[in-house]
Amino acid sequence: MESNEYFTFGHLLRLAWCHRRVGFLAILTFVLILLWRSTYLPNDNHRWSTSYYSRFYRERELLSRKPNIVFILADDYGWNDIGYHGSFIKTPNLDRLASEGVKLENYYIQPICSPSRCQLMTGRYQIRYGLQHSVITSDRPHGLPLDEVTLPQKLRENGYRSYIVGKWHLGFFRKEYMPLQRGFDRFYGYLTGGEDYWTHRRPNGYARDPSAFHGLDLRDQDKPVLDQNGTYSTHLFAQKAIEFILSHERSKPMFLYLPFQAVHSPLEAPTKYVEKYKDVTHPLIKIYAAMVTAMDEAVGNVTDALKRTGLWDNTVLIFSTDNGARENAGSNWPLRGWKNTLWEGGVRGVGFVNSKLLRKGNRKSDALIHISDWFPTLLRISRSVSNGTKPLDGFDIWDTISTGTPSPRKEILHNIDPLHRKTASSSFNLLYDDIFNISVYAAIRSGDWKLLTGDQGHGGWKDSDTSGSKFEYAVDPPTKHLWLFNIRNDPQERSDLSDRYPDVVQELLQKLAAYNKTALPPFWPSRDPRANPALHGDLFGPWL
Ligand SMILES: *[C@@H]1O[C@H](CO)[C@@H](O)[C@H](O)[C@H]1NC(C)=O
Ligand SMILES: *[C@@H]1O[C@H](CO)[C@@H](O)[C@H](O)[C@H]1NC(C)=O
Ligand SMILES: *[C@@H]1O[C@H](CO)[C@@H](O)[C@H](O)[C@H]1NC(C)=O
Ligand SMILES: *[C@@H]1O[C@H](CO)[C@@H](O)[C@H](O)[C@H]1NC(C)=O
Ligand SMILES: *[C@@H]1O[C@H](CO)[C@@H](O)[C@H](O)[C@H]1NC(C)=O
Ligand SMILES: [Ca+2]
Repeated sequence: MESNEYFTFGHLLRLAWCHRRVGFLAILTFVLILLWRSTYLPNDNHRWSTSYYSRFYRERELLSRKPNIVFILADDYGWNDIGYHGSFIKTPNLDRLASEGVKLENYYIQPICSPSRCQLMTGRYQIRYGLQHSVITSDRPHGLPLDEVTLPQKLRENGYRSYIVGKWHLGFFRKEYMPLQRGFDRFYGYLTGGEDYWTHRRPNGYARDPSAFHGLDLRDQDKPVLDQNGTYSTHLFAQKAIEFILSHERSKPMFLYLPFQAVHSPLEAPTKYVEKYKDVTHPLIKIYAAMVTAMDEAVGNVTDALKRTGLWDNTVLIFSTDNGARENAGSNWPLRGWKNTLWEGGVRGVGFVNSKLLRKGNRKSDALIHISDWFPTLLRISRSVSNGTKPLDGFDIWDTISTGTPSPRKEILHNIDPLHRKTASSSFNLLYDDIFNISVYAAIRSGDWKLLTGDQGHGGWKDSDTSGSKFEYAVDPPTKHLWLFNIRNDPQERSDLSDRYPDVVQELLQKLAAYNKTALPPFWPSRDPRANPALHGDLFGPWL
């Protein structure tokens, strides 16, 4: 009987009661969608545009996940030695990564190995901690001072797992100075400045100093690596980096620092790559080019691994050289000078960023950027706080790179090294010496102006062609120790303007003097025979 009755309000209530879970879920879903859209979308008239929506959403999502950071540092890699700067050397992977991302065309590093690395690790100039002279050697008790807070240390504090594969070169005379004690969870690589690419031993066959210490310099964490004699280091480090990428625990963000041995001396390359340059007649240029191409392939392999694992979508990749090409290998054309000089060829470097996080890719940036800027920039994008760090010289340049806003950086202290002086027989300028003794090796960039003082060597321009090392030497007299250039108009540093603009010279010398007032004296201890690896199982490592 009841079944024949009309469908009443009572039935409706009962029906709703039976299916209350479904109804509740429907309402909940609706409310959640509303909430989600209102938090994730900006409140403007782009609100419903899908491309804007997806880009905005992607950036929000990427930043909320803390990006992986992969920093690839090439060693002694010249300004001109990359395809997109017009080189004959084949660098297809670097060219592709750079053209998808942002090429940094006004990017500065330090002119030698340890200084670039210590500024990358601290965001601070060398004068702040006494490392303004030369590099960290393998036989003196020095290193990046322990009260400096490092980039991996900050990233690790913020939940990152940090890996270093390759060259450290920031000190090891005591264990506390080594990578695992400075913020890295994993270390596979070497501690000194250079060695043989196959045997991983120092000195290499090209070293001239007969008293140089002999030993192996390759370790996995704290243990010597004894089974890689014969593996070319570019392949070895790419392989290790890939192993770390594949085994990386996905719940944590990753900081992978990959300072390749390539393309530092000695000139050594596997035949397979040398054969790609049959047309090059000069034997050393041929090998150098092969070393670059092997490194390019390694970068391709590492980025492939990041893509295969899916880490790539949330990765910021930075590629940088640590200083310009050497006088006898590679080319910084059209820039003047080379490694170990404060001319543009020593300090203006190849660099680019590739990431899906970039708002505006496929472009070149002319913004003034310096290697010390990565520290605050990477802290910012990893959402780390900078507690514990000392006053930084670097600037957060993420917006400059990502969206093209003007660089906050207007000035670069290239260096002041009081241990490097012009000989006393040189004549000095009493007018200027009152402000800053111009016999001291120093250089500063301010806006478009650059001032150099002291013994800068002759500098010169080395052509980029394949036939040999064509040099054009500058004609400065050996007693000259003051130069002023307008780098924007004269990037080749050909016209010294110091006589024409004495007021600019004075202004820049005053800036140097102000920096010098804040400098710690350079720390340069003498050689220590206890450093000899013969006393430590044939392995370069801590001796105190
Ligand atoms: C490394 O390998 C080369 C070539 O096989 C060999 O001559 C050399 O003795 C090896 N060095 C060491 C330290 O094992
Ligand atoms: C890159 O990967 C390929 C394929 O595994 C390998 O043959 C090559 O040796 C690798 N190159 C480098 C430089 O690691
Ligand atoms: C920064 O603060 C965190 C949390 O208080 C602390 O664990 C960390 O040691 C600090 N870092 C430094 C370098 O002082
Ligand atoms: C500048 O340094 C040189 C030594 O490098 C010294 O001979 C000269 O007296 C110094 N000049 C001044 C004004 O201090
Ligand atoms: C730099 O400062 C030191 C210490 O104050 C001083 O002795 C030196 O003369 C200064 N150097 C120059 C080049 O002015
Ligand atoms: Ca270097």
